[in-house]
Amino acid sequence: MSLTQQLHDLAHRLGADRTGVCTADSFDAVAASIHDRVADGLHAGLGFTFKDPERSTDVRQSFPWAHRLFVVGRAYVPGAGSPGPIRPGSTRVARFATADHYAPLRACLDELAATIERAGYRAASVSDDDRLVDRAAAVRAGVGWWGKNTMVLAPDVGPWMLLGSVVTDAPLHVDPPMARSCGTCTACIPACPTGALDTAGVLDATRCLAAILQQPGVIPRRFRKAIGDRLYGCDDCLEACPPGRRRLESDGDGGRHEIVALLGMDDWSLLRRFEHFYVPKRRAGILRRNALVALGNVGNADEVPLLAGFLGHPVDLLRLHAAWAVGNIGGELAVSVLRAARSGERTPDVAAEIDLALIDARIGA
Ligand code: B12
Ligand code: SF4
Ligand code: SF4
Repeated sequence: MSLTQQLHDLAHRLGADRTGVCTADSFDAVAASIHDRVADGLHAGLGFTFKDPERSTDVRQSFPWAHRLFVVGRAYVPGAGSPGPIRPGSTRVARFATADHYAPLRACLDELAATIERAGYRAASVSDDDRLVDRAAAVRAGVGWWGKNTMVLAPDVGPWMLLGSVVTDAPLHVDPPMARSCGTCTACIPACPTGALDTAGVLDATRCLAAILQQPGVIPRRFRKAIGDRLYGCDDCLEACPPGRRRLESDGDGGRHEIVALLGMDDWSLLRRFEHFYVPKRRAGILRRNALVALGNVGNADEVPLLAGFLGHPVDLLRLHAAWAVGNIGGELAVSVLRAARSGERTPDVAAEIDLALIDARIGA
């Protein structure tokens, strides 16, 4: 059996749902798209592949001997757990992050790389890092097609797969791209709660909740209600996608956490609970900020005393989002705790947020 066939078989035995091989030539059209996104500000200041597009779209800059990419798509649904409808006081994590679903994919890639090395060639695993545009490799290798929500989709799995590649100098047999497309479907575009997919196939990361929940700093007011009960990630444009719907039907419960419990955790415990999340500089405050916004959306008057505690927190970012959360819950108690906080607030941005929250709270009262 050829080395190529051995790798396909091994990958499937190790849990891969889709595999394919392509050349390691540069992805010049993708480099141009990334430059366009950055020029238009649609990357929202994100790093990753936006930081050095030439490097990310030419794997030979990192591995000069690269000749082929063996690309793997591994489904994480069913198995990830579906958070189900909003439950008061609880927050949800997008399915790709309910556990470290990259771990089994990386283990599979490492095993494939070891097999290639045993056959006398060079090999290295790459997944979700800055050295390769994973989706472009998957499309070229026939693992799936590019959807209008920018995800790579495949029959049966839909968008519910994570991607990774083994870079190698082995002369593997190349696969053709998949002859499929979204056709006339446009379901993901109106499904996005913030209009981040207004142009099919172009994601405006400044409006994408998955990006907003990852980034540090103040969450713009206009996105806070749209965040709903989310803590991390967003699945709306994936849930809407017909090719992946059947997978969701057989998924169990998962991805839900009680917000009050999370807000009671110290930094170490919170970061430990979610150690597989991408959290810039491992700042627990980013997760707490998200939890406060979620509580403002799905909490009630019973949670106002807890939020009042955060109005006295030493970190401006948390006081500011707590003020919004209290205002969004509204009611008499909300008005009185916001008034008390306003009288002692010395930071102008937070004071301004409390003023706005008082207006919201009175409307809600
Ligand atoms: C930066 C990043 C993000 C950013 C920006 C995403 C984006 N769309 O650009 C943010 C934080 C928003 C994000 C969110 C998510 N991400 Co992300 N992310 C990445 C990362 C690190 C780089 C992506 C990138 O290079 N974007 C640059 C732009 C230019 O590329 P693009 O959007 O794919 O655009 C191309 C298409 O539009 C395309 N195109 C070309 N031909 C055609 C033809 C047609 C018909 C169409 C429609 C389009 C099209 O043109 C562009 C390139 O030329 C990759 C890992 C990696 N190293 O590749 C993971 C990755 C893309 N993310 C992944 C996942 C799982 C997610 C989330 C689902 C997580 C979640 N549930 O919250 C969401 C999905 C949001 C979405 N709809 O994309 C997976 C996607 C797997 C898959 N099956 O596609 C990846 C590949 C990680 C991995 N290794 O598995 N992510
Ligand atoms: S992940 Fe959510 S916010 Fe981002 S494009 Fe998809 S539906 Fe919109
Ligand atoms: S919802 Fe429809 S248009 Fe959007 S990615 Fe899925 S198949 Fe394509």
